[in-house]
Amino acid sequence: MAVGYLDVFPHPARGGPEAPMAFEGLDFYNVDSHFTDEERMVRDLVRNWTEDNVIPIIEEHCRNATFPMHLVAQLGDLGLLGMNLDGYGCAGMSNVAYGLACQELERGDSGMRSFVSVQGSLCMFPIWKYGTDEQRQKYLPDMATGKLIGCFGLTEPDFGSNPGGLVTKAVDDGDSYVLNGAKMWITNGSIADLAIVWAKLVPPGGTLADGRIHGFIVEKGDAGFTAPQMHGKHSLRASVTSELVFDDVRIPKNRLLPNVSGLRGPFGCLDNARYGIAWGALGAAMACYDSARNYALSRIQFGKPIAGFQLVQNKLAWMLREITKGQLLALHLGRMKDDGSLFPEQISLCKMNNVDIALQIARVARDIHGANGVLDEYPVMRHAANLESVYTYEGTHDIHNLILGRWITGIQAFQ
Ligand code: TGC
Ligand code: FAD
Repeated sequence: MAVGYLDVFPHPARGGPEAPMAFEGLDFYNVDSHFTDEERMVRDLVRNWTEDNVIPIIEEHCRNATFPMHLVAQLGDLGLLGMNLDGYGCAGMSNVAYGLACQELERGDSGMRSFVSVQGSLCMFPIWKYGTDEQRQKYLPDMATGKLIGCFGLTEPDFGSNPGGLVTKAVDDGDSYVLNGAKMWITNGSIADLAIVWAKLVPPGGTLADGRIHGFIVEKGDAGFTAPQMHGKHSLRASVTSELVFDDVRIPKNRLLPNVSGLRGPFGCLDNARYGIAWGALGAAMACYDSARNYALSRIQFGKPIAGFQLVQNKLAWMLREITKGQLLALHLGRMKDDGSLFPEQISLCKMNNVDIALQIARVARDIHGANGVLDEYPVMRHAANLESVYTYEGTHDIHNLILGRWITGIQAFQ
């Protein structure tokens, strides 16, 4: 038999119908060669852990709308909680390593990456960055192991894209602050031991309009604080989403985050979490690409694998192209974050691009699976549904468009 192109370059990604079906990760441009040994080790560790511990159980959790709580301590043991922070029991890894961990977790499910994003970037980070040393000592070591779970309350029923208008209010009352208001759509809310709550601190005798945004640490068990779980989500079903309700909650003064005020506080946290999402979305996209490729190679129609039809190859080639571009964006973004040269609009571009392409890839992958694509035997519909939330949270796609529009023109078009 003549030696063909596929024999000369026998990379599995170019294999025929007998190609290995196990997940190998997509790396068309050998991005791998730009990672350090430590980053590769983290990536492989989290990839294998996800393969063994998340993928076998996640459809069941999605069906039942439950979060796999038993995995929290393992995330801590793996060093993934607050992993890019230094000290206080945190792993102190590079931002690229953090990104790779997000990628591998989200290949399992966006809910796993969400848990880690919220714990590390949205709850541990503000304590680490804006808190006192006493607060850091009190919370961070136990949060790094998963013994304590955190959440982040910014969004309110009437203030989503426009958090500057938030109406949750803290009033100075001598030795404590009194908190009133409500948050909505809060990941981990009902399972959290503590919440970072962003509220307007009103000066004595002042009104809400005089208030400036501050971060407060609210603990589970604080009188007047409840966190009812939200139900009925078609997306991120294996993740807990909650309201936070504050009814005259007294917060001791040593639970104010003293080192920041104004929107730059929550936005500083969001910079980290949006960065992680930019990588995470690639994991969901890779899972969908992998499933679509395997399915196309094995599904026979009109006497041959559907992978042999030009239209299907066009879809797979487009996925390969977009994932490869997304990987290069994420890697460069991570290196800039590690060397301190990154500015927030650069994160917006990567978050919106990588989530957008991941969502489109999930939809096209569903199409390639035909009717089977709507079954939970395949991961594609779950990823597509999850990515609808990822497209909206941490700044909607269009809010990131407007952030870039402001950077380009100098004119804000939010209002
Ligand atoms: P604006 O006037 O632009 O800024 C107000 C102050 O904030 C500073 N700032 C930033 N600082 C750090 N990083 C950034 N990215 C920052 N962006 C702005 C800015 O310098 C200013 O500081 P100062 O000291 O001069 O006052 O604010 P704006 O009110 O015009 O807002 C603009 C807009 C629309 C971009 C912003 O509101 C926005 O990003 N909206 C989206 C809201 C959002 O992302 N919410 C996320 C909620 S948390 C979540 O979704 C978690 S999901 C978790 C999961 O499950 O994974
Ligand atoms: P809106 O702001 O009402 O936007 C609705 C639509 O209007 C969008 O298409 C938006 O792009 C568009 N729009 C709004 N303003 C403009 C404008 N100026 N110009 C053009 N278009 C505009 N929040 C937290 O604080 N903590 C969490 O842990 C958290 N977890 C979440 C988990 C899930 C599963 C989900 C779905 C959301 C979560 N959120 C969380 C909330 C999330 O951040 C908000 O949903 C998001 O910021 C958008 O706000 P909104 O839903 O109120 O939409």
